[in-house]
Amino acid sequence: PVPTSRLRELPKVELHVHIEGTLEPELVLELARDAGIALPYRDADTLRGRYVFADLQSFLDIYYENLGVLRRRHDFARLAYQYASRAHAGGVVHAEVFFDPQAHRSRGVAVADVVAGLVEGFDRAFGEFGFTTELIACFLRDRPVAEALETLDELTACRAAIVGVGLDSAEVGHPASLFTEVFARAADLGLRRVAHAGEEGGPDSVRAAIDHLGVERVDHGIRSVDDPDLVAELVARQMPLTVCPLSNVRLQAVADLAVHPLPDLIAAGVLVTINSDDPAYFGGYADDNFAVVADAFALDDPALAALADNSVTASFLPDARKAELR
Ligand code: ES4
Ligand code: ZN
Repeated sequence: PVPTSRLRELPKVELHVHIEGTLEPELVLELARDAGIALPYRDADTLRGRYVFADLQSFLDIYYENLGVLRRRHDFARLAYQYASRAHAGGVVHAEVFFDPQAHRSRGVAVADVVAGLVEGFDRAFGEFGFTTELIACFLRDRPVAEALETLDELTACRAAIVGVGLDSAEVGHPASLFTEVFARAADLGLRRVAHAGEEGGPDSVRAAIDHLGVERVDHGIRSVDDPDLVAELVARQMPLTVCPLSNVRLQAVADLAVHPLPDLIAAGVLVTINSDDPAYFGGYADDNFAVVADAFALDDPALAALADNSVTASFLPDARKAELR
């Protein structure tokens, strides 16, 4: 195995992490206690013991339930700062972080407070250890399109400091094409576009995200391997995939790491990046994901450095900062 100290030293950019998915069980309990919210489990390990997932939906059910403890601006600031600290310790120097505004506004938490809290936490991390971030607001594909449009209006109205928009939640049965207008409006506002696709859905779902939403990165995208023409197209366009190995194993998108399509995608020339998705649920942060793929596929130092370099290339950082990170 590659020494984890060397993996941590490799400057990495995280391109696929849901801030709500960094909510560790300890913080769930702490926030619940502070807010006087009663929970059906008495300690963090009992909650952690429930993190056995059959598929994406079984995970999403617990993920949405847990984020009920995030209510005040300060809660989001704590969450952001805690994630930044952990990511920084693992060698992440910049992160483009997803959040789910609809999952909070539907509970009566103002989108402006969510964003203000996240910005506060990330500003503190930048001041203390130079960790940089961008925010990406994701629309929930299993909620009505009208709600996504309203949410985009709210983000605009509060001048939310976001670099782009994404699309997440339950993929199968909720085609990307439904969100064509939402993404077109986001593009008109000058926002970058990404979308989850090819996690549980097939190659057609990846094509739909590219063709209908105009995305610049595909989140997951692993099922692209089932269509060689699509793989060739991803290579030709140098379309980045934000792959999340531990997530794919824990949500049973792949039977186990040994049969993960990552090596095939790399061999084909796809611009693949390694990311953590929902690290509090899936057993590891960016460095842990690098470590497990290094081990499973016997990746040497140049191969790992190439993956880290891909994350710089695929980021929305300005060229000057990209050059500094290489
Ligand atoms: C997610 Cl792993 C995953 N897939 C789709 N949507 C999500 N939201 C949070 N984690
Ligand atoms: Zn995700």
